[in-house]
Amino acid sequence: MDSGELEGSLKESFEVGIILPTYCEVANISKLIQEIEAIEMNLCILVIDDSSPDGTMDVVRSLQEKYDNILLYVRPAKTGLGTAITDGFKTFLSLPNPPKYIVTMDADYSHNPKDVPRVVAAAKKGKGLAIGSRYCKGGRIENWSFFRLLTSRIANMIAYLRVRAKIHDYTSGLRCYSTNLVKRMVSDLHSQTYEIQIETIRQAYKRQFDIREVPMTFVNRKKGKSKLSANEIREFITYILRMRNS
Ligand SMILES: Nc1nc2c(ncn2[C@@H]2O[C@H](COP(=O)(O)OP(=O)(O)O)[C@@H](O)[C@H]2O)c(=O)[nH]1
Ligand SMILES: [Mg+2]
Repeated sequence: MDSGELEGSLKESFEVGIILPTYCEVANISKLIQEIEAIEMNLCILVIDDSSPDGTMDVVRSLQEKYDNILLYVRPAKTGLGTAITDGFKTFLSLPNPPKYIVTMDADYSHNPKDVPRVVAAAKKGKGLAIGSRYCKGGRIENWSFFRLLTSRIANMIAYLRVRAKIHDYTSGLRCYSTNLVKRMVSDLHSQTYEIQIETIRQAYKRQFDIREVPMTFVNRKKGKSKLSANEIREFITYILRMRNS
């Protein structure tokens, strides 16, 4: 949060703030933001970009000229999905009027913007955390390799054994958090990379916030490359193995 720079400002307050973490998403970001803008909801967008060398930032800057509800937080180097989401939370909390609900979603089109209203509605009902779920009844995954599916299933199994919240999908990136929950847990978030998804569920569960799932279809990205590297898988495994049961 110290080393990034916020570009743009909001002239009004919004009910929902959407965090889009991006690293080299130039092929996806424009269409995605335009589809989010078409959702009928009082929302703003915060892109957290790690100085992507492919020009993702420039696309966002040009969209800022068209829409007045987009913020861009630029970090000097690729520093991981976990810190990107945490910086997104901190940025929203630092606004004079933070949104009441904060959504996170991947910027590679794996999450359909049309699913956002259902996830937000569920979070509003429970006042805690709602997760777009691939593994609850009605949830689906399209076009993942057998290896990717297997690693995701194993990660989810271990996460459940450690955290014990009755959740089917601990690693989904499409979520809606009540800002109250984010405020309560943000200082306890220390994840560098993808383990942020488990850490946030663990923090919400520990604090007895409502956690619910909404079925969704996850579609493997069609453009750009996955950033899940061997190093990130290692950090993820280290986190779930070291996690205490409490
Ligand atoms: N800012 C930022 N975004 C990241 C980083 N790593 C991944 N992302 C973004 O997080 C989202 C999920 O990453 P992705 O590569 O699609 O992972 P996968 O779907 O698990 O293969 C995408 O929008 C990425 O651009 C990072 O280090 N920094
Ligand atoms: Mg992806």
